Amino acid sequence: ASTLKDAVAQVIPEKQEQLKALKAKHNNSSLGEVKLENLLGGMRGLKCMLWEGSVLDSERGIAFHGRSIPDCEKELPTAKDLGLKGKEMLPESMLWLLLTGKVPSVDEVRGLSAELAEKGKLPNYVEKIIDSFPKTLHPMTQFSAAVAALNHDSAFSAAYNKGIKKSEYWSPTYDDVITLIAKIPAIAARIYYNVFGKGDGKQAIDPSNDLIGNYANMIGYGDHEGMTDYLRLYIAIHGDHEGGNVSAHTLHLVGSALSDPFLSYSAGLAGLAGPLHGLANQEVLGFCLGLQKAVGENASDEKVKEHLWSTLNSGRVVPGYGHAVLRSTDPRFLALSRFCDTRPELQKDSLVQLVQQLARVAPGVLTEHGKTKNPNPNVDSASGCVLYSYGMTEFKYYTVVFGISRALALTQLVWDRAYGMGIERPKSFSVDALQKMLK
Ligand code: CMX
Repeated sequence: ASTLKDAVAQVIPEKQEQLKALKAKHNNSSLGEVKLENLLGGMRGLKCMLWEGSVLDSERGIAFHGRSIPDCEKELPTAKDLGLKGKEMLPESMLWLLLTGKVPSVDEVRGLSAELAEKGKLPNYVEKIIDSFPKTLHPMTQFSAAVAALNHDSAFSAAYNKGIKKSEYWSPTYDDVITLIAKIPAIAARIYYNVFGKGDGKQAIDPSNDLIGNYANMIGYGDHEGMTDYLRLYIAIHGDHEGGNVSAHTLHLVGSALSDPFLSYSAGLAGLAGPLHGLANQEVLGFCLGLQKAVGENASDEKVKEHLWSTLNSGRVVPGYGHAVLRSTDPRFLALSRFCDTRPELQKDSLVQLVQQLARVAPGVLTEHGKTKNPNPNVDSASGCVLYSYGMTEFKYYTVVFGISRALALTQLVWDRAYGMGIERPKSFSVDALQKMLK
């Protein structure tokens, strides 16, 4: 079987030619106008980024190199295909797809898992840094700082300092991305152990296990097939969601200064830690637990509807519903929901039942309320609740799990280097300058 790096090296020239031809023909073609509302509204809707791994369609949701989530569930190698316990697609398979646009063979994924396991141990100085953090320091701060410190051994930085040619930048960038993805489970597990005392804090990595199988082991869920498989699915489908979201955009922006992947990803994690980005799944969980407290477990649809109306009438939003871009049910929610349907232990769980009841009841209430452009569930309405039901009750840690997944967006840095993308430097204006320009 070929290695992922060989496969990447093979597709890069074709894609470079495609981009070259597009530039030659269309460099001056317009992609649309920029309105003041775009500038003031967080650049919403502005077509101004190149992102190779995924494109979001407002009706169909995310597609990875043209493949929808159901396509990926059918085509990408799973835990079962590799002879492991569990049935879900592996994040390694998604990593391969994001980097090459191609579905890997089972052997190729097995080889990638083994390579990640081999590179998974943390250097001693990083262990020491993590162990020195106070337990009270937010897990995301610890995560971001530990990842930044890994740049001590960046292959890209070393090669750059030696004067590597621009056309070769992608290669040490790729090496750093793989090293980083390999070490993330050990970082996340050590933080979990230090802050919450779960798992064993050791880095026992089994070379015949997959990335998330090893992670689950390190956080104390090694024998929990349901949780291990849920984490595989969650991490595979949360990884890449176009380039404009805060964490992905940040890592791409910082990478555009030729900062190495460790520094770029560390900055992306700082963005993910914000309440408007990575924390929504906790809000949903808080909302569901509050709802259960207010109306009891296994409440009737009527009671749940009443609670939703009282939330809306007090001016609050229903967390887990609506989306900035999507106009239908988030396919990531559907994938997590399908997972819940296949696990008897989750079907019996009152919190998971509530998530499913809300998905039946809330769209009608939100439609009647008449404000949101999309009354359907988004990915966050299920993701945190399943972690909780499986016993991971430490809310503060949930964004770390999201962060492990977002490392898949680092694949764009390899494409950025392969395409020779320039440093980002959009034009800005003061209010006075805008007024002059628009008068
Ligand atoms: N409950 C109540 N009202 C809602 C709502 C919801 N779930 N979703 C949107 N609305 C309201 C908005 O607050 C807005 O009201 P105002 O006109 O009074 O400001 C109106 O409907 C129109 O909003 P929109 O254009 O449909 O949605 P936005 O692009 O402005 O916002 C989002 C998108 C996700 C922030 C919003 O739907 C929301 O707050 N949802 C709840 C929180 C949540 O689930 N966040 C996770 C998002 C997941 C993700 O991004 O991946």
